[in-house]
Amino acid sequence: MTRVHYDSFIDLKYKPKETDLICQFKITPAKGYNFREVCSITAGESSVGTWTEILTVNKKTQKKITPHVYYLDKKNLRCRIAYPLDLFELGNLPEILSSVGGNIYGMKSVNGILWEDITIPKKMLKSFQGPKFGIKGIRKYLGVYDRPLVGTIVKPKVGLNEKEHAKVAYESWLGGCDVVKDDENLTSQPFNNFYKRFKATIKLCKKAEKETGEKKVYLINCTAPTHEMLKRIKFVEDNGGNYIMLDILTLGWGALQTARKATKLPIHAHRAGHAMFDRISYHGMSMEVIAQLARMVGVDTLHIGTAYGKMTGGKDEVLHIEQEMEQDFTPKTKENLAQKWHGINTVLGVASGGVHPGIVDKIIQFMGNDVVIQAGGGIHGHPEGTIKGAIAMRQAVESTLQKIPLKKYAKNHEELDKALKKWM
Ligand code: RUB
Ligand code: CA
Repeated sequence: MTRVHYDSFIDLKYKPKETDLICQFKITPAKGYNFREVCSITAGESSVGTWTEILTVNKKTQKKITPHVYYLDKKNLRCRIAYPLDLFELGNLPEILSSVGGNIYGMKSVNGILWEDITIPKKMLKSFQGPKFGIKGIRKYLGVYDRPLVGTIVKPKVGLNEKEHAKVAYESWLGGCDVVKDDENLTSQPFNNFYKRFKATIKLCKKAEKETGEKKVYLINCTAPTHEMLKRIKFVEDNGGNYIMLDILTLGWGALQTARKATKLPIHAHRAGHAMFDRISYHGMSMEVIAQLARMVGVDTLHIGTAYGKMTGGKDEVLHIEQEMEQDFTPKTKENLAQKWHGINTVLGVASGGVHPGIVDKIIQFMGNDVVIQAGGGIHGHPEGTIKGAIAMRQAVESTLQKIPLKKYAKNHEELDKALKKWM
């Protein structure tokens, strides 16, 4: 019988092919259903199946694109499904997500589905562009090779006019930030117009570069409906901009693909909204999967969490995501799938959310040198203002790299000292 009806997708003898897309799910059955059954239903509903036998099947094609549930771990409610490549349209991430994650989350037979991990096959990876710059390229772009990058978010998130915004950015660069970015919810509001903000801020970016002798970048938030996003990106490129920022999840994957095709500038990916997908332990889509998709499409810097800041996300999770972003190969473990990246560029992780100089040592110790350490409140909340706040952040980085405890280094670095006194 051709497998269409829900009950027939389990095949524990199946050995996944190199060309299969593999997804790992945590699936909690609803009352009246058993684990094995709902794993099969999930494979069916995310591919060729439906709730009843049907008469309209092309058996030859059907056989080619039918997925296999090849691994079941009932204790941990974990299953792994191998989807044949021909099930998907290459280079079309919205379609891939409508397939794998389309209907399954809403089925009555499950109480929850968490899409934990993914192995993307080479052919699918190569049908997307991947990051244009990657870690090496971003370091070269900024001329910073031997330390983490230091960044800030202009604060308050929203509420400054264009000139005030540009001034806060300028002071951040003067104090030592490499990177200044908009916040996720600033685009083009009545109090702060995108085009005016860009002109005012990029002018002071160039001024700060001259005055400090360091390369500085401005990550302007181009998140908007696709036609307007493209207009804004072009404006940034035509007027001397050096980086764009996108809220990749609220924007949508199709628009992100469009942006990646359209721009020659590095793309900063803010993950605003990710917790709508990844916060609950038994339902949604993990940050790991989001990060892998973002790397495949091609972002250059991505918020991946800090473990120590104001946002949720534990150390193990952040470290594993960082590994997926920075390496060419991630090995298989009990909890995670393997991934070969086949030379696709890396992504630089951004540690952000509640960061201040007092936790910089911990962040570098666990995330290493290849990270953007980004603080909003932790810079603009410095008792003596933004410039001193940025100086304190750079001092915290220096002290960590020199392996001197922050408090000791602060004894003869007054900006750091004042920051530590406020936040420690
Ligand atoms: C940071 C901030 C950013 C967060 C988002 O401000 O608001 O939007 O980094 O979180 P502050 P995440 O430094 O004042 O906390 O990086 O976890 O996506
Ligand atoms: Ca993974």
